[in-house]
Amino acid sequence: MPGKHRVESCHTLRFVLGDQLTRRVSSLIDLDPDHDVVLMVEVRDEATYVRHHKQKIAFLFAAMRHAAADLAEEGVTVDYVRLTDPGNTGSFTGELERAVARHRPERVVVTEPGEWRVFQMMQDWRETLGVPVDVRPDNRFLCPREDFANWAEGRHALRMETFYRGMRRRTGLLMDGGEPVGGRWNFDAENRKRLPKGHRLPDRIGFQPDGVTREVIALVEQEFADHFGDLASFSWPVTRSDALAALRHFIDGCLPTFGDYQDAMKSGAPFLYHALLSPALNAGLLTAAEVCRAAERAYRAGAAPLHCTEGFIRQILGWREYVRGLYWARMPEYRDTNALKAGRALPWFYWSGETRLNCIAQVVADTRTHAYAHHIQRLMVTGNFALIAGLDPAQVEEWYLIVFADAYEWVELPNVHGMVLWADGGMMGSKPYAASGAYIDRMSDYCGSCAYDVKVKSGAAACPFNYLYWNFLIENADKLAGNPRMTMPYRTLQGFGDKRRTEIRRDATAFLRSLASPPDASHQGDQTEMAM
Ligand code: FAD
Ligand code: DLZ
Ligand code: SF4
Repeated sequence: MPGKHRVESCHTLRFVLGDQLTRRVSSLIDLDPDHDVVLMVEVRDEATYVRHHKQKIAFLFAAMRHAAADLAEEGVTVDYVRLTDPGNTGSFTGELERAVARHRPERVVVTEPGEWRVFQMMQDWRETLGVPVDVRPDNRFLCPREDFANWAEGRHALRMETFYRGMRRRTGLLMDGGEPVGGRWNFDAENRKRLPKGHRLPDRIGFQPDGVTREVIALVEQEFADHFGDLASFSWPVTRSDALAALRHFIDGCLPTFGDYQDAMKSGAPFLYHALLSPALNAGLLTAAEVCRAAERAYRAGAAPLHCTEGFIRQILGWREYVRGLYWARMPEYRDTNALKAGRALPWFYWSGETRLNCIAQVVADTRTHAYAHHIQRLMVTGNFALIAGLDPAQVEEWYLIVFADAYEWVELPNVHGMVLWADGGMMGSKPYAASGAYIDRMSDYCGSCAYDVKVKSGAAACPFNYLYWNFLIENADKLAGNPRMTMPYRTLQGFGDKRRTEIRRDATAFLRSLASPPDASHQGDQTEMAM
């Protein structure tokens, strides 16, 4: 896919990765169209280092092809290697070596990657490529890595709220002088409503695939047929202009109600008032700064209430920047911790969705269809189950990295390893987000059509989240009972008589044992053949 003109001799080869599609990314800042070549490569290794959901691969390839076309339109020479081009070596390193041989540049410029794995490759390129390699800081985030590292230095517990307040001050977002707008930093308590019965949800904008995207979808269907996920509903924005339209649609139609129902869940309605912007943000089609500013403008214009605007900006300026900072400050040791010594294999139903646990079946179905589930589905359904069933962190992390269109290790790992599984021993969260079925019942309509009864605490009819929750507390008492934020549940547990404790252990043991049985449609429960 060449640009309008070809450079005579290449001064700088600028390697742009598939999730670095921001025009002002640091590797392109001093681009000289007369002397530079931009390299973009579709490689099999990146699609298979974990077997990504088909929609994630299609989203990235389509976004890359459109971004390359936009650059070419500007008059930039783009050397674009397609997945099925003859000679494609299938790896970043192989394709960069081939491009250096083709163009003989004086230097290579690249922006730091999102993942540790690729960062290590870049260190090798400096040694092996035979030309200078300039690895530039990733300027798409609001908090530079060094600033976060300085803040984190010497702290064990890295609390998001402290970091977030610093970011509000630093950016001036939702600030009146030195004070937070409205006199409070955080309106989280107002963001926990259940969806009322009969509530009419807004229609969501979807983006009809154009010819380029349709070609990519066909390619992915053919080349990655055995990967998890459906492609039929693909409607992600894959261009900068569509991503801006998605942002406008969210700000106008969803932000004014976003906060109220942020934690709600509904069968067959995975999107609710959520932004659906994470794939575009993480691939660089939108920047964190412009998304936060757009939300703030809506608030200042009186078009969105403060609790919704603050709740939304906190997700991006707070959580998103925070998990990215934590990832780089604590990798690679971070992923190896396992504070609760969890080790149970991931049940097959995380792939098949075929389980009597209706909440999990619903979330897996949404995930398979859309490569999307919203935050509370990820945290309190599949995540909560993984925590209280003691699933192996590495297997759970791989699942989360595979199944979502927005998944990259820098954002997935802290959310799963730290927030969900507490495998970091409390570096990220002061206590594990463990919950019984009552929480899921309060925030969703899932329990009404479940084979289990959320009100029943023990026996065959009981919701497994109920006894698994208490079993989790019993099994991890040595690590958690002393945690001041766990005093209440442990006090309740102490009040249980021997009979109740025996029932909890009996039901939990039987249920957990059933997870380990080989897939067999005939057994009463909770796993069937994996259909990946
Ligand atoms: P909204 O709910 O509308 O939120 C707006 C934006 O805030 C999101 O687009 C996202 O950029 C940001 N955001 C919100 N919460 C977080 C968070 N905890 N961490 C980072 N950014 C956040 N997000 C990813 O982008 N990639 C992942 O791989 C990912 N894995 C997750 C795994 C688990 C177990 C959990 C609990 C959360 C994970 N998240 C991940 C965070 C969050 O669930 C998604 O960002 C969000 O659901 C994306 O949908 P949305 O754009 O509709 O978000
Ligand atoms: C996720 C992904 C996929 C599926 N394919 C490619 C690709 O073919 N070419 C590319 O440049 N990037 C791809 N990516 C994104 C990379 O995996 C991402 O840049 C690294 O994980 C670093 O964050
Ligand atoms: Fe999930 Fe339990 Fe509710 Fe069933 S009853 S949907 S298993 S929380």
